[in-house]
Amino acid sequence: MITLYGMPDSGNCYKPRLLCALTGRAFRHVQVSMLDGGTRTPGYLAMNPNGKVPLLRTGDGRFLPESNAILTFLGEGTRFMPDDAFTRAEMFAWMFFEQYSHEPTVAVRRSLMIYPDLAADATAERLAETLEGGGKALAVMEGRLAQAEWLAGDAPSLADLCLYAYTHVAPEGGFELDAYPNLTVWLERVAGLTGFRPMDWLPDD
Ligand SMILES: N[C@@H](CCC(=O)N[C@@H](CS)C(=O)NCC(=O)O)C(=O)O
Repeated sequence: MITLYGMPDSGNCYKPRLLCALTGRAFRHVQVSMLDGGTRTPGYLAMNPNGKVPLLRTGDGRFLPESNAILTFLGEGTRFMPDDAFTRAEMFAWMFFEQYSHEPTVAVRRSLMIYPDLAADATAERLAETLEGGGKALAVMEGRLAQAEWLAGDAPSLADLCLYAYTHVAPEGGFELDAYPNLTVWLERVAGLTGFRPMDWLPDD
């Protein structure tokens, strides 16, 4: 069986858990947190030298870091990996957008606001630049979702799961989602997928 190492309230860690829930794949969950130094222990660094979660351990003992790489590996052969080459590339475009434009703004602003340990980094300048950048990223999503039900092609893909993770908790980072009506309906659409589980869901031991 696969193992996911992660923090329950991290969007990056939620992405592969959500995919497993939606595809009915069993997994073990091992809680590792950046807040108590868990990602910096010698044992964890031996598995992921970059010292971040999530991390996947495959059934045969190989390790794979990076949430979107894990999604791609676990998504192979599922309904969330488009068959058509162009649609698949569009899906990857959204996943790269997530890592470069959305996560560093929407997710980082949320972290600055919810984790007391990061309060010292939450300067007025940092909060202003992440608010502006996050607003731009959400507007890009709103533009797509005003014209289509899903981010890539005409069916749910890994891109929707990837971007759902931090978008649905964006209000915790001070982003007002009422300004993005099509995005708000899309959040409900993702949450309505069969097998959906919320961010705080963890498998039974
Ligand atoms: N690009 C990585 C980012 C992972 C990441 O930043 N994880 C955070 C938790 S959300 C972490 O482990 N931070 C620990 C640290 O930076 O020391 C991914 O998508 O998996």
